Amino acid sequence: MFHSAAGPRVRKRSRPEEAAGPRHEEVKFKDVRLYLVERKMGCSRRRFLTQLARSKGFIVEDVFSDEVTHVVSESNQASSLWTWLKESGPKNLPNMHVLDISWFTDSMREGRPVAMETQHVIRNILPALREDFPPTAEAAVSQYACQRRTTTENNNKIFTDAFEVLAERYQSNEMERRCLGLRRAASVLKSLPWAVRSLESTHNLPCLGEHAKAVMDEILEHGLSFEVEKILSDERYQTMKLFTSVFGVGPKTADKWYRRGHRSFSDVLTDRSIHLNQMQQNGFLHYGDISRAVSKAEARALMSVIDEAAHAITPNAILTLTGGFRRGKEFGHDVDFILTTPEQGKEESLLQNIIKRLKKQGILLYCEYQSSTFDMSKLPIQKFKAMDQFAKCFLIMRLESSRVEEGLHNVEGDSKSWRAVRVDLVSPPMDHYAFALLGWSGSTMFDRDLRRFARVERRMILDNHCLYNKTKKEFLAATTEKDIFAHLGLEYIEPWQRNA
Ligand code: DCT
Ligand code: MG
Repeated sequence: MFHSAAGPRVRKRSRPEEAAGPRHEEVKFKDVRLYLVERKMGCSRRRFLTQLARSKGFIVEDVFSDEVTHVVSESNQASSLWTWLKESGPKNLPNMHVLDISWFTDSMREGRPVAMETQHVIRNILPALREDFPPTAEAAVSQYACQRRTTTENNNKIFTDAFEVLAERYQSNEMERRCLGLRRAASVLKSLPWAVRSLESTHNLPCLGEHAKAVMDEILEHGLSFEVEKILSDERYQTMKLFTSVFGVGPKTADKWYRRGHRSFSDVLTDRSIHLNQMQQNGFLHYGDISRAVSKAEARALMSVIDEAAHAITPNAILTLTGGFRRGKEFGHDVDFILTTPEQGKEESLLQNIIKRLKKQGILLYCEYQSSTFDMSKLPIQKFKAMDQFAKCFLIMRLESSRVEEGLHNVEGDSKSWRAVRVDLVSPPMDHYAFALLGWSGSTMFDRDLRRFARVERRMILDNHCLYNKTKKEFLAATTEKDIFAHLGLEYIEPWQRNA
């Protein structure tokens, strides 16, 4: 256990000149107090990085005290770092972020503290921390995903994969509640820092209904669930899964094709009575590429392509990577971006101009544009709709291999120099950016529970456009996601902890 009852033990300063003299740099980020661990970094590099950070408006503490919010270390060796931190660190250590130097360098590059993503967090620090600072009472797991921290590390995949199959099977109007129940159960299991090994260990967990428990029981005993295996080998399930994997084909169309007796793509494509819309035609045309996962390196490459186009149009363009990649996922089915500009009212034309530019460059293979229907006077929208009202486009883009640092995520033996990738761009006005960012960062279950929490616990309406307090009959403004969490009285959850 950590032994610092006598108050924070302070590390001796090795270089008195580091702290000497008043600091002239303007402090830009009052909430962030950095401490750079000298170990492995060395004192001259530490001094250099300290000066760099201060020149960019960061507070860098010379002394490791309770004031520190972010500990940055050069070494990725969690166990030895942890031992050092425990011996040198103050009482507040469990509340500090322990980050890899890559977070620091990314922040210096951006000139602001960047969002902490999975790759920035020093691996295995969290389990060490939990072991050394066990919760005093058994911490209750909230029924709301927005009050849980869920990283991409899923310790209960055998159960959550099974629930997902069942949820897909029940994804029709009549069985919507059942489907949601299973998705909620999966979401709770994903948040656990431990693997479930017995049903008894789950008795304090919320959202695990009878059905979910019965499936878990089977998996614990037999290694698989008979109900799930039956669905997986069901012809209808397999066909629906195949058809809905085509861009532009939803469950309704898939069901229509299934009921006509079609079981394969060639059945559909040779049926002359079927008229495919533009989106579906392109979905089939690029099927091989867009049904293959997009890697993080490919997402980054696309970001730089779109960013160049945006900045050629206006230096004020703000492009943010969102969706699963913002949550630290290594792969995604598409790449989601939010695009805006501080020039109020210009965001929609910016999006249109980018589309024109990408077309001219010959890298837009398909574009479905939806113009904005956003109308402040009609807010708040009482009944939640799946799609928000901002201008947006659903694209298929051509990504050249030469733009991707690690090369394309292609099937082995494929020598093509490019691949097609699905990209979504959404363009909210700047003063609604935080709401759009929170919504488009997902995950879907996280968003769903944020809205439910707002409605049930706070009598507020939250969506991708705004937050509305029904009791006070007023809108709550926000410029950052943190503002929205604060309005809701929720602890802030980092994007990489929203993989509910
Ligand atoms: N979203 C939204 N409104 C929509 C569609 C999606 O607010 N009409 C949110 C929910 C998640 C996020 O945007 C991104 O959507 P997806 O790309 O479908 O999900 P993802 O988490 O990025 O998953 P993937 O990695 O598979 O792309
Ligand atoms: Mg996505």
